Amino acid sequence: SPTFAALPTSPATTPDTQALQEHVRSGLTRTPKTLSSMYFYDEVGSRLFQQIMQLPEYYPTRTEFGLMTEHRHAIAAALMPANGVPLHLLELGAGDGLKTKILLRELLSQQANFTYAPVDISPSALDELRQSLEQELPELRVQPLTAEYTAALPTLREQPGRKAVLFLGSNIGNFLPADRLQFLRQLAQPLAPDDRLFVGFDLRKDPRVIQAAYDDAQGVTAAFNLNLLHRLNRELGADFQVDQWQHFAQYNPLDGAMRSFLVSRRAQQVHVAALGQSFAFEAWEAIHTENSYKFTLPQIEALAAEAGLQVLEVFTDEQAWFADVLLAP
Ligand code: AVI
Repeated sequence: SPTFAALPTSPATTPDTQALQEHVRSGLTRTPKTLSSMYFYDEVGSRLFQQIMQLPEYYPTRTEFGLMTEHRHAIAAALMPANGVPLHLLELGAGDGLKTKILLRELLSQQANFTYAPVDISPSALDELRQSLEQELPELRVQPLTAEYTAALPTLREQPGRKAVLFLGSNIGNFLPADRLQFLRQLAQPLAPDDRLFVGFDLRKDPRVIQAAYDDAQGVTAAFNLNLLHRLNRELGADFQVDQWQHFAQYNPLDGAMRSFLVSRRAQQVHVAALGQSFAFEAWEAIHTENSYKFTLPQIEALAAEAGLQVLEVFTDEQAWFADVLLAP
């Protein structure tokens, strides 16, 4: 599941809708106009993201799955504490848990004494995960938690033994650089010296490969980005004419930022009923909707150091397209 896991759709007066309203008001009045990819993941958006992960062009999921399969013994060994000390495995944005199950199976086969605590903001995603784990790995101890991931971090302090936090899928790439550092620091804060962090980073590679992953031939990523406008129409009574907008994605090899935009194909006004406000767009004006940063290994080392973390091990695939990095305080 993405960093910004599915927010449940909700009636017009809930705090969720208020947060969305506030976000849209401020995002569409600033220059350049911006909306956060956090809001991609309503029910339709979450389904589209599942489809993206299956696309031939979208390499990150498949690559991370492959490297976790290949290195599962070493990863499990690195996460397992010494001498039967219990392990509390917290996963932020667990989603369908497809990649994590590789690790869970491995830990079970090594008779590890551990609990798996998947955290997701979407109760339905979490419930599906819990059910699938009950069926596939009935001996597993599971403590699911419906929460925003920052809200889940204080629960770590109560756990005996070693804590390990999983943050897979290059969700970390969706943060802006300053937020990324702040988030890593927040993750590191409740950890003791014997605890671990395991974080997925999408690595820099042929810009054409990256570009294609965010602008696929079937147009699923375009639909995923444009769904944000449908969502604002549905939930805030906006009147975006979605066919007057286009998805545009561009990778910048200088800073490793894959940026996605929604571009207005003509000059137009959009009214948002819930805000009682209209917004003007010039022809070809863009709303910046997503950042998916790509990293180099030295950059990951530097980021870890800045967050007060140590890189213990780097697991990567044959092509060095993706890295799962084991960190310690
Ligand atoms: C969830 N996140 C890591 C995905 C990414 O690659 O940044 C979201 C995504 N956006 C477009 N395609 C996939």
